[in-house]
Amino acid sequence: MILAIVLLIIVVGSVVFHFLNPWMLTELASHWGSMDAMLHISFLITGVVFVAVSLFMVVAIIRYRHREGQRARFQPDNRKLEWWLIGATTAGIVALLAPGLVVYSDFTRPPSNAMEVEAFGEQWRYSYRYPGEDGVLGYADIRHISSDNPLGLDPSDPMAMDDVVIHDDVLRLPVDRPVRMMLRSKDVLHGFFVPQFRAKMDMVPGMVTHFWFTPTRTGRFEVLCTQHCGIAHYNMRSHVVVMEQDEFDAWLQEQETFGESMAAADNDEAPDDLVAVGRRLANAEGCIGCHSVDGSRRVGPTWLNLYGSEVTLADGSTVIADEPYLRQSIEEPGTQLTAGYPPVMPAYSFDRDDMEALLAYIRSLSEGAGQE
Ligand SMILES: [Cu+2]
Repeated sequence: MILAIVLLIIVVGSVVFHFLNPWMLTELASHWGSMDAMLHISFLITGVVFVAVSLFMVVAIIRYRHREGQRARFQPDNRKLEWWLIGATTAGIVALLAPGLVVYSDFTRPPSNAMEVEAFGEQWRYSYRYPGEDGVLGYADIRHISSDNPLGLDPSDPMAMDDVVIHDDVLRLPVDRPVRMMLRSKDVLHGFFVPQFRAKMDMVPGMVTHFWFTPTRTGRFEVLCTQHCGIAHYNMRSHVVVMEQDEFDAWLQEQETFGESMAAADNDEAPDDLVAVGRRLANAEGCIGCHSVDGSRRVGPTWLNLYGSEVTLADGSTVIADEPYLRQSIEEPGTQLTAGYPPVMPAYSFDRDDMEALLAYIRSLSEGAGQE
């Protein structure tokens, strides 16, 4: 009898908790209301089955409890009941799976007027690419990746020249316009998930995955990586800013195209633009995946005001972050570990010029030290 009461409390408690729990879905900001409907169908079916099975157990416990003089009855089979159970289970499973298939097929078939945008994942950040005036994303391949071309756009593809590559971690999109997201990864499995859009897809090295959505309201939403992609997975996030169409157009107009940035890179080879070369190197080598340049904390120490500052090492001693220290930290990261940070940085070797450029960039991020 106690067991029956406990079961009843669990059933009632679960149902009440489902409706009162504080982890409700985030507010919907895309047209994917069908995903919410699908979730509710799943909750409804599994909920009804859970309640029915639990109540059956409660009835069985009470009705068939041990009583003096009563003997158990044995029923070897019951065809009618078995057909009922098979039929109901089949209907339940079909009802659970079918809506998902319908929505998923919709999810991967964008309307013809969808704007293509690329999200590029790497340990541990996102970059974005817009197709430019021709509306077509140019060809890209991992083989073309270099410090001037971190997304590996094909310099011989004319469609790539007007593409706009964004490194500042914010994806800007116009409201009420269908967007087809094309996803690539440079290194390992990553994910792209915006909870308010209900939109989520893995980024798989070696292939382009895609899905689409229409943002339905302006605002700022978080992008999260949903695959455990290494030590700084927790820090792999970015933002989507949804804005009015004319605001978006004006912003896009101002951005440098891939062709322009390649031309600028050729001109940068002059030694006085060491800082620009260093910045691109830090981008391309993924340094800024772990070292922020705005003072925020990531897996490694920020580079903002690092140069010339006093650094406390893991053994309690202090050093001044001068050039020899930075050089050693890059080439032999384990030897002078900063206190409070995990020993996870791999050793890097740069040639003389690249090292000079990288150090110049780090130097430029310190106050009063040759700020650009
Ligand atoms: Cu990731």
